[in-house]
Amino acid sequence: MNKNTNKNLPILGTLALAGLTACTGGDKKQEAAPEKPMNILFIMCDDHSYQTISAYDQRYIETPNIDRIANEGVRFTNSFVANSISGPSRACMLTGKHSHANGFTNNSTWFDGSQLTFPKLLQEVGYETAVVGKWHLASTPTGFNYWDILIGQGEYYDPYFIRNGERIQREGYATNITTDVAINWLDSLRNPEKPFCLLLHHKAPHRTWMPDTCDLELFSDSNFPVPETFYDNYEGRLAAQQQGMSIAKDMSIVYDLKMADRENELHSPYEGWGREMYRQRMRPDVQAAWDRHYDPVIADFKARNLSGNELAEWKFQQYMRDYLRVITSVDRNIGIVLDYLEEEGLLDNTMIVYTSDQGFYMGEHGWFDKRFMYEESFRTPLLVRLPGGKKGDVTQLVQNIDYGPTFLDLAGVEVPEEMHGESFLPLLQVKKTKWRDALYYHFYEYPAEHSVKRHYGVRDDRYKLIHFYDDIDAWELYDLKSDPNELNNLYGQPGTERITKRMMKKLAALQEQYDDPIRNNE
Ligand code: SGN
Ligand code: CA
Repeated sequence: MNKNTNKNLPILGTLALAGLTACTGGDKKQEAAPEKPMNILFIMCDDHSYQTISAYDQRYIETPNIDRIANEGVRFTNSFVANSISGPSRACMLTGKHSHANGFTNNSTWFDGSQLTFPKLLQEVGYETAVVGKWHLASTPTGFNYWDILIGQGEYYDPYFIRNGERIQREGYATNITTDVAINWLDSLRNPEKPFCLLLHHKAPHRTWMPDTCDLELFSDSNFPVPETFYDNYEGRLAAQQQGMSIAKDMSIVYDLKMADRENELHSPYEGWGREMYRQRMRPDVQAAWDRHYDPVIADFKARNLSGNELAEWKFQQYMRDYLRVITSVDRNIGIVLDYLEEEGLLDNTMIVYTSDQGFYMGEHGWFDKRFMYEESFRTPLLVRLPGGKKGDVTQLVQNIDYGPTFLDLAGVEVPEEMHGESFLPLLQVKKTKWRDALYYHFYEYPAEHSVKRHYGVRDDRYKLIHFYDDIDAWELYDLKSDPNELNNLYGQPGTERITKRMMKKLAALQEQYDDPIRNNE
């Protein structure tokens, strides 16, 4: 590693941020030399639930390295996405716009890379930009000096990357490799004279939650608390009754939980390629480690011969174990990146963001996956370490369309009028600012895997109104204060007329403001 790469970079004082420095006026000769803008490290994991980050929730796992970002910065307690699915979420982040305006409404779309994105605007003011890891936008990245991306969802073992147009395979585990590629770019490929913006986007912990071999034995003896809504019957919620993301019904024993036995006796409705799926891409040493771990688990599972709720809870436990093993590797790798920044003296002039492309169900409502505007998937973790910025919690309603505007604001670039998002930089400083009181959401991917109906909705700090449409016409209203688990749909119930009217008005106002062509015309 070239330890000298960044040694000549000026280390900024705590408040010496471009766009933040106060105008002091006075004699020009006495003004300080122009400061170098703050670097940006934008870390995002795929499908990382806030429930499995100990800065948010201590029930399941310790994530000391991810928590460090929160401890040395801020934890957003009301952070949400605009469309809870990978490609669309990424498009919202890059453009600062809701899906209908950036054109990438569902995962089978193609991102129009000719449109305005925040990396392009950062390049214009002298930033060197890079994206490493999951991209998932189908088209070739634009606005990046360096791109080294996984193909589609990417593979956990020996993944293929496309590096600036060249397809290459790298040996090893995706999370470790993605970290190495990112550090290599920081260390020896970028221009150290320029500020950088690096998008470090891990594929982990996306389905099918395949752990690194060194983490396979973790959590084997753990039993996790089953969420209180695990046995939800979806009463009063039509779209929830029709989804296909239930752990009991839709999670595959063979494909998701890796219970493909040598004897080929275990089967489940969706098997992928069964046992071969895991083996065909694994090197012999990895295959052997997997067999050492999973063979006894498979034997034990067969011997138990479970059914009904016992089977559902066994699946939940097994899902949690693999998912948390994958998170252990993510957290370890975040630690490696933070250590690197510290060793290189970059911690004091780099804004570090940790987030996910959406939330994820860890058994709540009996589910895995995401998509719904219900809290577990609408919310997403957001931790930000800004040198000189405030510490503690930020409670305002922020959304992933705000990231681009925030980075631009940090770099001293005026946020284009056409972006829907707003810079939350003032919320990271001890500054008073006017802030929005409600968020807009729109999910389009139906018909599709997991069968979540199309819907849009509005959420303020207490209420949520959702309209499921297309081949269904169902409204839902929740009081998140009295019903945080969203079990009691209040829509149409006597006594809720006033609040329904108020939320309808907010919904209409946001659909008007963002100019969504699909809207409620009631
Ligand atoms: C894949 C998964 C789905 C998941 C989507 C979207 N199936 O299709 O379970 O909902 O990705 O995820 S899999 O069998 O291929 O794993 S997203 O985060 O990329 O949007
Ligand atoms: Ca995702």
